[in-house]
Amino acid sequence: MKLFYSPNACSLGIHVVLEEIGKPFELALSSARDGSLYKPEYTTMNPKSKVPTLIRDDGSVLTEYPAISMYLGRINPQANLIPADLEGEIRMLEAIDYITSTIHMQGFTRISRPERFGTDIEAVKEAGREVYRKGMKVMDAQLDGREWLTGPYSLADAALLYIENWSLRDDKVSLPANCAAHYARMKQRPAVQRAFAAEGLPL
Ligand SMILES: N[C@@H](CCC(=O)N[C@@H](CS)C(=O)NCC(=O)O)C(=O)O
Repeated sequence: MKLFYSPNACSLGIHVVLEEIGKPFELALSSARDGSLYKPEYTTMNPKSKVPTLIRDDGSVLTEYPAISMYLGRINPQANLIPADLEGEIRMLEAIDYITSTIHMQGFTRISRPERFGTDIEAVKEAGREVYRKGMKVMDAQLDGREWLTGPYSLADAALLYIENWSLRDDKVSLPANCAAHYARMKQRPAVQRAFAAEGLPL
């Protein structure tokens, strides 16, 4: 198994999932910053030019946080990263979809790559911040009185972690209280500490 990642990107969530599972895996750095995501060596493998990309043991390529994390969780039931009951599983999927498709793609991408959404860069960024703030408010309400996002610790918590970590990248967004507590709790997990250390991120 090989994970193509970029430090502090959404691939951090998959990196944490792999660390939670605890089986050996390889890491391959491929970042947007140095342009390697757009070079043929990468695009022949993943034409989306995105991380995360997972190369499975049979050599096949898997992309997208929801698909990669479900695959890893399903083939490693001993890691208990997917709730066993239907209600638990669909609540987890509901949270992952909101984090990856709304908070990340519609929100934070506007902050990190405003030029892709329009020419008024500040207006685009502010629109992204509104989505991010609203999204984190929804996550905060869901965390109220709970340790983990949808009940037991799951793939959804690793997704929430990467989006929480991004609050440090823009000084005009911050984490509401329950998200801040969840973020602190995540950083106490040995798997998260190992992933942060490997990516060179401050804890
Ligand atoms: N929907 C994808 C999003 C992947 C994504 O947007 N990754 C970003 C890093 S966080 C990326 O590779 N961006 C490079 C680019 O868009 O050029 C997922 O959930 O895995």
